[in-house]
Amino acid sequence: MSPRIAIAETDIFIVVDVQNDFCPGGALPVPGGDEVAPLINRIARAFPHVVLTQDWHPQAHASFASTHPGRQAYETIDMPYGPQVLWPDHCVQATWGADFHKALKVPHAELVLRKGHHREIDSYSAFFENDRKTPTGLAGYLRERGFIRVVLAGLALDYCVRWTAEDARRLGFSAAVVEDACRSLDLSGSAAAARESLRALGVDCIAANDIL
Ligand code: VGL
Ligand code: ZN
Repeated sequence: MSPRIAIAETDIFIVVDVQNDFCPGGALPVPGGDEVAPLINRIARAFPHVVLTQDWHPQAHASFASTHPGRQAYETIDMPYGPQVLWPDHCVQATWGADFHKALKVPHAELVLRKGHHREIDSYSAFFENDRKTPTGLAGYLRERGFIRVVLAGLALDYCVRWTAEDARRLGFSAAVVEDACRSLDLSGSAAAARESLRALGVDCIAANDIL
């Protein structure tokens, strides 16, 4: 059977945060996170253009529970920009945890977009930080290069993949998430909430088979 969705020159594949700390053995493991790499490698080979995103925090980042005395990981606190889940220390710049998982092999990726490098603001989305105002520059990059549709996969579906896909739609791109090439953290129903919200914003949820 031929694929349901044809890939065009104006499509770009965005691989979200396939890093050691989001895989089993890492500091903020997404269940099954390491399983997505082989499928992502295959999907990436079908795309002429690929971007990798990399969560890239300084030490004592505001999203780390350890930065807030008396707070525990996975609690939510109020930050000046709104509610923020506190995470275990993860993806600290230039550490093993921040490296891409060794099974991820996308040599033709054209851009590595690092996010979360401002100490005071987290950044789930690859387009805007969690204040929803500070741009990363990715929208300008994609527009200047003439991309129309973004296809996303990676970790975690219910955080960084979701927020990136939703911002892509708000910015006027078409967006699709390859669900079987993602895994979720699923904290208190966040996976179901993500699916609902993605649909409401017009993000297509597809399977790798639709492309390959
Ligand atoms: C992520 C929590 C904290 C993600 C990043 O990549 O989904 N989640 N930082
Ligand atoms: Zn992070």
